[in-house]
Amino acid sequence: SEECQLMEVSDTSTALSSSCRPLVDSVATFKGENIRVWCLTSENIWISGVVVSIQDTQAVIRTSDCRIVTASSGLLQPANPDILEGVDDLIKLSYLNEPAVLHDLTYRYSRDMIYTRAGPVLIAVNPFKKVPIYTADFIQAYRKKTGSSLHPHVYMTADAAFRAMVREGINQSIIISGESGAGKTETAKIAMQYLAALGGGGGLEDEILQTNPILEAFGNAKTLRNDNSSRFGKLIDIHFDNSGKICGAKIQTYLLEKSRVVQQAGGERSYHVFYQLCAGADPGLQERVKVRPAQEYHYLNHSDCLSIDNVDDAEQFYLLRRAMNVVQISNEDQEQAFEMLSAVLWIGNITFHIVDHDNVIVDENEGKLAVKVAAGLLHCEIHELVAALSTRKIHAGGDDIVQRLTYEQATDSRDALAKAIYASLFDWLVDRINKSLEVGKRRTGRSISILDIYGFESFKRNSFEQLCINYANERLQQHFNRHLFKLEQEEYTSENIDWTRVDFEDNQECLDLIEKRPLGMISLLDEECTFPRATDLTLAEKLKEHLRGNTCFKGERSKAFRICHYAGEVMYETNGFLEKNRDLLHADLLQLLSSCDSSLPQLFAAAIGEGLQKMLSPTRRANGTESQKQSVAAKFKGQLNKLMQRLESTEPHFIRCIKPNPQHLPNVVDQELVLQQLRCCGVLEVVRIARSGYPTRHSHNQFAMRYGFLLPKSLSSQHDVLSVCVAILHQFVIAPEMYQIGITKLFFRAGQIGMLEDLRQRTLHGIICVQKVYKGYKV
Ligand code: AOV
Ligand code: MG
Repeated sequence: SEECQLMEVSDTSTALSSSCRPLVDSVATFKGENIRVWCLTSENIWISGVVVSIQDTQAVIRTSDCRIVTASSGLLQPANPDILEGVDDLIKLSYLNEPAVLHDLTYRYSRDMIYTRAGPVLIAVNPFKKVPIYTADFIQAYRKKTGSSLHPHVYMTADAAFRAMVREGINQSIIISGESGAGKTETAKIAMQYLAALGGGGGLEDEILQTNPILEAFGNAKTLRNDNSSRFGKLIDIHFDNSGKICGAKIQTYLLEKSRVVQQAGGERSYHVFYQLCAGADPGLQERVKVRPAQEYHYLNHSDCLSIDNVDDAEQFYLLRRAMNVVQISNEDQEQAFEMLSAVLWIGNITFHIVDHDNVIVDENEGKLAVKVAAGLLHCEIHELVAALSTRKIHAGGDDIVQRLTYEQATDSRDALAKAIYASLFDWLVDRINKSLEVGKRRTGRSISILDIYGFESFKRNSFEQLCINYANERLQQHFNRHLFKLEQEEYTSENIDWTRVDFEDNQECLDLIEKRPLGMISLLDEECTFPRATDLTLAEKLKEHLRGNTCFKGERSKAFRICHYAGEVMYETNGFLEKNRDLLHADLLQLLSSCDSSLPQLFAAAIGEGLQKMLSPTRRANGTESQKQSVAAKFKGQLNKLMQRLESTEPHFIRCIKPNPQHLPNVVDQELVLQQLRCCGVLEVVRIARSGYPTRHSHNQFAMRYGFLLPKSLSSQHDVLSVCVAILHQFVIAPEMYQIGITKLFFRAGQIGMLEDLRQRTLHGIICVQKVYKGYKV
């Protein structure tokens, strides 16, 4: 047509620029015309069109918005037939390629169908708006399996877990992953809401749900990626009794990001609870725990971000207190906790100045006031706090010597104290919650665990925290791969299908890089931590020297290196690695906490001290050396091992959350971003595993019914269904390597049914045309 413009689609080999492997078929051949395709433009956008003509490797395409473009056939992918538009399970697609998957998700998302299945995995695309599918009516529908309950939903996944637990008596897990801001925490809450409704009646369900606002207040913060970003990992086990009622729960948390308490990147915040306390404490509480507005605290005001759009911190504080009451944290405990929070903030306001020879004393005015208030809140003597922050007792040659700290050492010890108090408070709180939720006597030992950890992160600058977070995600990814691969294999085995082992790439190499002993990153880091003279630079050099050989590792200039994670390449810098990994609280500070005349600081000191003691070898203990504490990375590795063991003992249900756009806007899908996540978070891996086998399955019956009419009467009228199936396969010359016949199902390689389906459509179309013509004559 005349409106059609000619546009050249360049053939760029960098079309899919990603460190991850794209899912592109061996170049499909597009013989014939009028075949519907997806075409990758030079802007890396997939558009749909129809092949007008094809010569050698160049195709002329009429796009759906009526332009004529030429494209190399390498940039084309076959499109699915109309009947497969918006299918609720990607496994149903005949052509499993990136644009087809993307189109399916987008098609559904634009209709507020945010959930789609990818075989055994549930995909959840973050709506960034309220979607009315979480009401009591919906819960009821999924419980009773009526009405709209056939659509994929977190409720469906949670329901499946619950039923499987009851039916098979096996513990279940719901494992939620996805990048920061993709919706993991919301999804976890939706799953909990459903399970609480299902197992409710015992009175514990409300308590369990109310743990969420508490842990979010203390463990979530605004980051550049997410206004409510989880800065800790969480596994909650919900236990059920014989009648299927909730009889208790237990929460395990993983590695809280401590550094955030004392510093945040510009535009980010510290933990929500600080701002909530400052904004929401009533005058009485304000007076008792000495809080001031958030902008008056150094720890809160230096990142230029005090509030979050559409969030009222004062109101959140009210909700926090209500939740604490529901979870039966006594008023006294609550006030003590707030006292500690306030102490942390005041500690941050302590400043020093240099006197002679680089030695420091606490500043006058504001600094002095801060010391005074902080000491009051900790219930210790002012001079003890000052001494602990500005001097250090060392034991040399049988004498105790008091050494003054430098300015830098003093600020470091101040921050170390604040971090230690906050991290201990967090652990104490989790403990308190667990006591309230303790699994009752009527336990069956059956549970459903929900895992919600921090998502894969890649910022401009990445440090030790990101390494730990991404390491955790690597472990989860491996669990995911292995499990799904196993499932697939089991299905083939049970259908008696000849399954030639499909190679699937796992991320073992990257995990080896991080955790292998003795020459993995964690071991090397730990070793370096034991050298008093080590610096971040010597660490970087050591890593580069020993890890060169691993293909997932790339040394960069100075303190930088890259790791090729399953979800993309991340550049790290070793700044602060040693310090953060050692995570030592100097004996003087520990002593200070234990000497406080208040129960929480004493408890904290005991807990930290216990951690120290546990790790002291007997000889070391005799010497009283404190540096043998287990490193943060080693401890985290141990926790992850335990977590994986626990998950291995359960039947997993996977939910993959997808962030549709970086601006957090509703109704906007950024193709590149979504594809990147689909590739990375393993959704296409599932699809790939399925593809390398036989992704399309039909029962013998279904298949015979759907395509039998294409056969000559003599063949289609056979009584035996399987014979009809075989006749179809022969008649339409489907190559033997393209299918397998199972006991109850037929299995096809990707794309095979698409061809049959096209034929069926054309035949039906032909029949309709003939009828029209016939009718025309009659009239
Ligand atoms: P995350 O847990 O995956 O990130 P969240 O669960 O905190 O992400 O989700 C981020 C934001 O997306 C939420 O605060 C909501 O505004 C919105 N959102 C997510 N899911 C839904 C939903 N089903 N309905 C409506 N809004 C939703 V991180 O914790 O940063 O990795 O460490
Ligand atoms: Mg989260």
